[in-house]
Amino acid sequence: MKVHHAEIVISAVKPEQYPEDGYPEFALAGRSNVGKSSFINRMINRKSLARTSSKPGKTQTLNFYKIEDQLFFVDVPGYGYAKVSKSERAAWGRMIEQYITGRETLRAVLLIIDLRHDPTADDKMMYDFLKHYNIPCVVIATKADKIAKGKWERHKSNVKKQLDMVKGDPIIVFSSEKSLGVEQAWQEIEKRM
Ligand SMILES: Nc1nc2c(ncn2[C@@H]2O[C@H](COP(=O)(O)OP(=O)(O)O)[C@@H](O)[C@H]2O)c(=O)[nH]1
Ligand SMILES: [Mg+2]
Repeated sequence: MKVHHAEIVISAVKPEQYPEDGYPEFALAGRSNVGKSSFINRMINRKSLARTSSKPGKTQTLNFYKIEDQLFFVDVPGYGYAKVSKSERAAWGRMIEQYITGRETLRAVLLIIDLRHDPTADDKMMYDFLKHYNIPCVVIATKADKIAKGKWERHKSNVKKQLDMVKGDPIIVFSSEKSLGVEQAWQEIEKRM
């Protein structure tokens, strides 16, 4: 998809604030600082519509980005940020669970993981959670620019194995920095719209 128009519609903290346009939604999940906001910016070819930060744990709202009057990207607060208090973590869990399990317009979760590393325990938990609720999942293995191309396949297989990925769930090698995997990611999204 060639994106000409994208805007943030709302930073929501509760379901009453979610948009009611009814467009298909694609949520970005992943640990904080993995590259969720960068993924959105790259997909829509904008430098900084989605706020990126070198300081992890910033986004505590569900940010809805309306793309071309056709779909929403929903930037979800990242998990696994150590400095978040227990009660904040619990509130985060409730918000995400409620959104993911209850949102009718959610078409798929794009689970962003770091291609360089083993998936974390939280990554595995998120993947299992999505499987449990039958939520379609596309794994985006980002920051591919940080390792040599010759290692991509090996790292990709490792991620698949560690997450114990279901056959048929796609995994896409991606880089926001170098604009890799953008076409493939759009294909997977458009298929599910
Ligand atoms: N080299 C490289 N850096 C990336 C990539 N994606 C994100 N980053 C960097 O990782 C940091 C966190 O990115 P951000 O999108 O804010 O992560 P978020 O917390 O998951 O939304 C920033 O410093 C980004 O510039 C990528 O594909 N390649
Ligand atoms: Mg972010």
